[in-house]
Amino acid sequence: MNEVYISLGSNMGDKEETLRHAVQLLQRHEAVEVIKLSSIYETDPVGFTDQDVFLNMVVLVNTTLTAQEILEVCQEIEQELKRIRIIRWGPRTMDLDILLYNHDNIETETLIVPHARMHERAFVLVPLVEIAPELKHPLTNEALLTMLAQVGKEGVIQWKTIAGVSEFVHSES
Ligand code: PH2
Ligand code: MG
Ligand code: MG
Repeated sequence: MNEVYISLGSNMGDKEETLRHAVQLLQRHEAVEVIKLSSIYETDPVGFTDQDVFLNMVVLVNTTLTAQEILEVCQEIEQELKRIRIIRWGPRTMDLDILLYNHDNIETETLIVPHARMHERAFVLVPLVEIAPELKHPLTNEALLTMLAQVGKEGVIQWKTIAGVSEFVHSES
């Protein structure tokens, strides 16, 4: 079984509902089981800053899929949730990024894991460390907690805690 950490972000439309829908679609996949959810964080936009705040979270899934296959699942979910991307790093309804796939280092034309910018992004590190404080970065072997201490938590606010996977995917808000 493979352990995969996936970052979810939304900054258009009903952001919480879109996050919930994305987690539902992951869970509904026969080869994917959602194991852990971080809290939902409200985060200042990074990169292209003249856009609405994001809601971000990180999930841990167990899957028999390869990294390439889980990437395709993520892209299908983005499509299903009608991701619109006009500007690089600009507004999107739903973005799913593979952060970690086991402790693997993967570099293909379509996929780089660990995610190339995860170590510099508080909106990724804060929720990731919340659910996996023991993890080390596969490339540098540095503790994610240490990386987070360097980056800081500025612009990332815990917005809503989640009781559990089933509560989250089934509840309406
Ligand atoms: N995603 C980006 C660029 N900037 N900023 C925040 N706060 N959250 C994101 O998910 C995000 C971003 C590119 O995918
Ligand atoms: Mg992204
Ligand atoms: Mg992406």
